[in-house]
This record gives sequence, structure tokens and C-alpha cells, in this order.
Amino acid sequence: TLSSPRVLSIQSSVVHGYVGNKAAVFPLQLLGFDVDPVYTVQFSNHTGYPTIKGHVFDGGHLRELLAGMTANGLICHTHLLSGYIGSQSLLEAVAAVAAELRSAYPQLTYVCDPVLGDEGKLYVSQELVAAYKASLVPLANILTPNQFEAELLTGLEVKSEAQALQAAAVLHDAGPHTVIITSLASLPHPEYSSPRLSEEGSDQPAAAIAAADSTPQQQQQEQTAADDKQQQQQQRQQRSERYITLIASTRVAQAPGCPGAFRMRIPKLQGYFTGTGDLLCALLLAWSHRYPDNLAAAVEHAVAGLQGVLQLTAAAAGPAVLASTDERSAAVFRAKELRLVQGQQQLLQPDIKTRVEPI
Ligand code: PLP
Ligand code: PXL
Repeated sequence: TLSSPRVLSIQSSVVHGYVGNKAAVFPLQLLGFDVDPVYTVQFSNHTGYPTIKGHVFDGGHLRELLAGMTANGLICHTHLLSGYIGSQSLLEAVAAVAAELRSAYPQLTYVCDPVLGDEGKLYVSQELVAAYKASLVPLANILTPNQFEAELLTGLEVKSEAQALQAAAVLHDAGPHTVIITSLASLPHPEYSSPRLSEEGSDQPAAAIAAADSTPQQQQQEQTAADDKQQQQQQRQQRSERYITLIASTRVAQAPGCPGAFRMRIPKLQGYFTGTGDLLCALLLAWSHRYPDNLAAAVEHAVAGLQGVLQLTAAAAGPAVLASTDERSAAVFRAKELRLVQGQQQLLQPDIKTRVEPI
């Protein structure tokens, strides 16, 4: 089946623009997958726009489509991908689909993006958190929570790299062999704890520095350094905000020399784009199929593809990129729709600029 992978992709769809399945189907096809898309909603456009028209589908809709496919012997998928799920009824139906696909093909890879919220805000009903934990996380092989979702699914605080790895371990124990925590935006820059960069200003108290065997002149210099410490910390904090940190952990045996846990500091582009998480998830599915025992290579290819498309999108959007995130103008959102078709070369042969760092 490696030569003809087939994905059942259960996500929202929009008529205009690229989020949900519209952000996933084309990249997956481009990278050699047959894709069977199921829509969870079909809207005119993504929900950032001032007007949204369309329909929300429930679990019954998915079960009906599955029944038709089953009757015709069309359940033949190597992969299942799920994104935003708006109701418990749909979530239970997705769980039933995952079970049925796996019984037809036990080596099924289920990539689950547990879309619950971001930056402390839930955008689904609270009951879905428990439903994910009980029904979907145990069936998933690859889970891609953001920082907030990792906290919700584990009950742990995820504010540091060490906590992210602890959360990943808890999630591994619940089922997924691979956990990729995207967008740890508030993590301090790893340079904070890197001994290599300690000459840039250590976090030691000034007294400890002064207590070292040194001349008064050196102590004076150290004191000045300590006085500058706050300013340096501010500068480093600002620098950390120019990156999104991704943390990945896998229990799948990796090829020699390939890390099973790593971080990636992704340079942040100016502006906010919709559908990036959906695109990244599709690319992670595709590239982890291509590199089954090298998650680092898979993540590097996926992120590079996303970055390539985002660069093209930002260049095409022009000044709209600078519009405030609360600006709800349709023209601004339209200008910032992902340039997936135009960026297809970047998706096919990503130009890898950002490498992972083993933890
Ligand atoms: N945007 C960029 C530039 C990213 O690098 C990433 C993840 O690495 C994301 C968005 C994905 O964030 P989320 O899954 O919260 O949408
Ligand atoms: O990218 C997330 C997403 C998915 N589906 C729909 C959306 C959005 C974000 O706005 O509106 C319908």
C-alpha cells in the first residue's frame, strides 16, 4: 500500500479560500495521496469573515456516507485525518469511522488534530475535551495539539519544554506513538538555558557572580553586567516572540542518528494567516509517511512547505498582512488566503531552512 496511500480526511470545507479540507486535500494529492474528503461543515468562507453562510453536518451525515462506502467496498484507507469537529455527535461518529477503518486495515495511521482552542480560549464546547480524551486520543497514532490543547488533554501545565515533554509522555501513554506540540509561543528562547551562550548574560544572581575569585575591577564589570540583566532579558524575551517553538516526541524506533524528541524554533512571519494549522497537519501526515523512521525529516519538510506557502502568501497579500488581527474586513481576509496552488512547488520540494534541534 506504500505506493498508493489513501486518506479519509474529515474536516470542514469552504467554497472560497483554504482552511480545513480545502487546505489539506490539494497538498495531500500533490504529495501522492488519493484523498477521500468528508465535510463536517460547508461554509461560504472561513469563520473570520464578517458573514458566514452554509451548513453544519452532524454525526448522522458521516455515518450515512460511511454506510454507502462500506456497502460498495470502498473502505480501503491507509490514513485517517481529522481536524475541527464541532459536536459530540460528530466526534463519536469519527471514532466509529476510525475503528471501522482500522478493522479493515489494522496498520491504519490516524492523524488527529485535536482542535479545541488556542491561547487559553476554548472554541468548542467543554464536553468535547472529555470526548476527545475518552474516544479519539486512544485511537490516534499521531496527535498534533497546540500548547493549550496539550494542557486540556493532559490536565498538566505546559509552559516549558520540560512540561511539554511530560505532556507528550502522558499522551503517548494514552495511545498516540507520535505527539507534535505546535506553537509553544510563550516558551522562553532556549538560549536562556544554553551554556554556550552564557557569556551573553547569565541568570545567576549578582552576588554569586561577585563572590567569585575576582578583582574589584572585575566585580565592577560584573555589577554593570548584572544591572544590564533586566534589559538583556527583555531583549531575549522579544527575540523569543519572533519564534514559534514546536516540540515533537515519538516512540516509534527512529533511524540511526535521528532524534526521538526534538524542538524546532520556527521564525515567525509577520501577520496572522488562517488555515496554517490545517495545512501543517496535512503536510505532517504526508511527510511522516515518506519518512516513517525519521520524524525530524518529516517535520522539517512539513514546516518548510508551510513556510514556503506563507512567504508567497504574505508577499501576495501586501499591506493586508499588517492589518490588525481584530480587523474583520472581508477584503483583508480574502487578501490573506493561503496561496496553495501558486505555492505547489514549495509543497512538492520544500526548501528546508529551519532544522530541528535534538532535546
Ligand atoms: N503558523 C506557523 C508559522 C507555524 O509555524 C505553525 C506551527 O508550527 C502554525 C501556524 C500552526 O499553529 P496552529 O496549529 O496553532 O494553527
Ligand atoms: O483553520 C481552521 C478553520 C477550519 N474550518 C473553518 C474555519 C477555520 C478557521 O477560521 O473557519 C470553517
